[in-house]
Amino acid sequence: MINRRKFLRHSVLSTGAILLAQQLNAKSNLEVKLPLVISTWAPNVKANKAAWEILSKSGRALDAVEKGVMVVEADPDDTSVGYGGLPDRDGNVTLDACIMDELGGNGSVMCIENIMHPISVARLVMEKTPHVILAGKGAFEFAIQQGFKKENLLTASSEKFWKEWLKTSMYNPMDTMKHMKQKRAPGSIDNHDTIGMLAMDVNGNLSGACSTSGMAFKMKGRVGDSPIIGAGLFVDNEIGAATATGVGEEVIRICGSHTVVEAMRYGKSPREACQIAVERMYKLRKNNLNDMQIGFIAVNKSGEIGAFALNEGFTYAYRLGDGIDVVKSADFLLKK
Ligand code: SD4
Repeated sequence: MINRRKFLRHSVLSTGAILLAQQLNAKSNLEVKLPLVISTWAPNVKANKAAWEILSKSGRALDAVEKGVMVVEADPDDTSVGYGGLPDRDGNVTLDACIMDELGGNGSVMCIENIMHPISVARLVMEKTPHVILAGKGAFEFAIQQGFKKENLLTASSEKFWKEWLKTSMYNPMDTMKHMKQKRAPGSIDNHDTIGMLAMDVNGNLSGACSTSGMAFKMKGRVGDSPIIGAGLFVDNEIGAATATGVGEEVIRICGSHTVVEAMRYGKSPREACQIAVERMYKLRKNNLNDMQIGFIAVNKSGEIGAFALNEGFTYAYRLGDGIDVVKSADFLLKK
C-alpha cells in the first residue's frame, strides 16, 4: 500500500542532490530509492541512460523522459520510432507522440511527418499552445515555426523493407511484424519497439512520454494509441503512470493506460493493474488477439513498478535509485 504521508514528507525533504535523497530514502519507508525510470522494450536501456543523466542530477522527470525518448527517435536502426521508422503503405514515415507532466499538462502530435523529434514538438504543444493535440500538416507547420528542421526520415534500409512489402502489399499487422522481426531479430515473435517511458524524479514527481512510427505499412493517416492520452500513456501524479506498446487499435478500445492507472487508484499494484488491462482487452476480443502483442508498464506513487503482456516476448528496462540497468521479460496472459 502507498504510505502517502511518509512519501510526501520524503518528497518535501528530498529536493537536494541525489546523495541526500538516497540518505533520506534509507531513513524513510519508501519502497525504492528515487529517482527511477522504466521503458518498454529491452533495447531502451539506452534511453533510460539518457534520462538518468537528468534524473541523477535532481532534474525534472519531464526533462528526463523527453531526453530519453529523443535518443530512440534519432536512432536509424530502430524501425518503430522516429528516424528510420517503417513507413505507411505509401512510403510516408508518419510519427505519433505524446508527453505528460506532473502538473496535469499533456501534449500530443499525431501523424506528423519529416520531424525527427515528435516528442519535443508534443512538449511544445503542451507548453506553448492552448491545445493538447496537433495533427498532420498543422503539427508539422507548428514544429517548423518552433525552429525544428524538415528532414527526410525514411532511411535506405526502411525503404528497402517497404519495397519488399509492396510485392505482396498484404496488411496483417502481426504477420508483417513477425516477418520484419525475423529479419531483424531471428527467433523473436515481436516487432514492436515503440518507446513508452515513465520516470519519477527525486522530488517524487512523475512524467511520461511515448513515441512511435506506428504500425508498419498502415493506411495513410492511421493513428495508433501512442499519441492518445489515456490510451498509449497516462500520468496522474497522485497515483501513478502507465504506458503501452503493441497493436494500438486494441489499446485504444479499452483506454489502456488510463485503465491501468485507475486500477492502481483502487489499490492494485502496478503489475496487477497491467494484468487487469490485458485481461479486459482479451475478454472483449478473445481469439482476435491470439497472435498479437500488447504490453503495459506502470509505476505507482510509491515507486513500485510492474508490467504485464498479452503474449510472451514483451521486455522492459528500468533503473531504480541504485543506478543499475535491469531488463526483464514481462509475465503474460496467453501461455501456449
Ligand atoms: C501503434 N502502439 O501505433 C503502436 C505500435 C507499437 O511497438 O507499440 N509498436 O499501434
